[in-house]
Amino acid sequence: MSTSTLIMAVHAQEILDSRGNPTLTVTVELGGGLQASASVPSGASTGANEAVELRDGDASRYGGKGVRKAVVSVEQAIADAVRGLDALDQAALDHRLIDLDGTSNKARLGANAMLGVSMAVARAAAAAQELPLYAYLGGRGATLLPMPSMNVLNGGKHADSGLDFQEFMIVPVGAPSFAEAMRFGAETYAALRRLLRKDRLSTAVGDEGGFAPALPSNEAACDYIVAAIEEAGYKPGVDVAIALDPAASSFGSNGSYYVGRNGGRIDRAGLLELYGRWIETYPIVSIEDGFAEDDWQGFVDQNAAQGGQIQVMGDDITVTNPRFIQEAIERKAMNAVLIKLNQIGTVTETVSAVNLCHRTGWKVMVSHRSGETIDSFIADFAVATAAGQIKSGAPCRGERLAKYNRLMVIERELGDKAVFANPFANQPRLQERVQ
Ligand code: 2PG
Ligand code: MG
Repeated sequence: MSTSTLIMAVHAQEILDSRGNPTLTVTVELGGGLQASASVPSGASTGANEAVELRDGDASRYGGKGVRKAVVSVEQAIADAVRGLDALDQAALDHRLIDLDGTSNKARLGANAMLGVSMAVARAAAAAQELPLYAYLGGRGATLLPMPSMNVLNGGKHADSGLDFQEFMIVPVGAPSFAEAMRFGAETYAALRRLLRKDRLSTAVGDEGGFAPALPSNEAACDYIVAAIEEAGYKPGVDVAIALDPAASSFGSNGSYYVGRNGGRIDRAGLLELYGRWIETYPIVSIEDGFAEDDWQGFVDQNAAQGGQIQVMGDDITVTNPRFIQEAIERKAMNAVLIKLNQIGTVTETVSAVNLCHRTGWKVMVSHRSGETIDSFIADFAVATAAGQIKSGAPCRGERLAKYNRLMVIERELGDKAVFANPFANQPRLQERVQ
């Protein structure tokens, strides 16, 4: 073993994310002198079982959201424990972090501290091997570019639009390449801006770069998107489809929901029916968190009723944790899982979560958080794990584009080897529309 890839030093610093809240950037230095950094994202609509983000709770700084304690975690306990480890052995590094933390939810060291180190080490190792990150993590077989879902209308906890559902996304299912998918998406986004302007609605954007107009109903959001797809010259459901993340934990629990823009209180069966009507009316290919994280029955019912037609995906309920994904598999609660590195806290555990889904034949979508930095780790990660799908917000705001732009660079770098496929090609309604 050469000493050039041994971890020599680890530093952390408090920086700000896209909402102006503190987060961490971590820098790792290897024996050969190589340095690499990574920055950690942060969610707003978080699952209760996510790994714990360590925040200072000191109300005199950033409203208690400072991360100086996490900086100390990195520079003291973690630095002492990982110094001398080989950066090329990601699993050993991550297990050292997990053992050192010793809790089931990473509450002691903080998942933000641990993930920053885990990602920075992966990046340093890739650089030491003179490989792009996706090739280092995924090997020569890492050639699949993910289908993007772009969040063009923001609601829920991500905007003041009053929309109950958090994310209305466009999916360029008919695009022949990742770069073309971005063009389909950006052109549709521009058309949506024109339509909103024409109707004198706000074109200011929410946390994920989507517009946040005060629309009269949740349906109006879908109507505008369909109109924008057509206005941009595309066929709804053939060239560009719709994906939703209602993030139902933010408007319901225990099988009871409050959908203000759809008349108020609604039960589990009512919400399922509403999705059923929407699937009939709009070219929807995917619904994430259609039910609250404590409503397993809602997921099971939806998967049984609608899983043959659309992607039924878990996020807050599965939190990238193999334990909950396994439970979802046993209960047949969904057919796809959203993947976020900071929900679980290390690169190795995130890879395990993806692999469990792949083995089960479930679809996977790698995801940004609503609070982001310009770090593009998830772009490489999506290619490395052959995830097949990614969401990184609208084609707007630098921290969202950093991931999409990185994927365009990767696609070009892979050249003839790059593969881009529509993950929804087998959906019966999509096939009908194409004919
Ligand atoms: C989600 C995410 C990302 P947040 O619910 O899927 O879009 O939101 O990061 O706020 O949890
Ligand atoms: Mg979600």
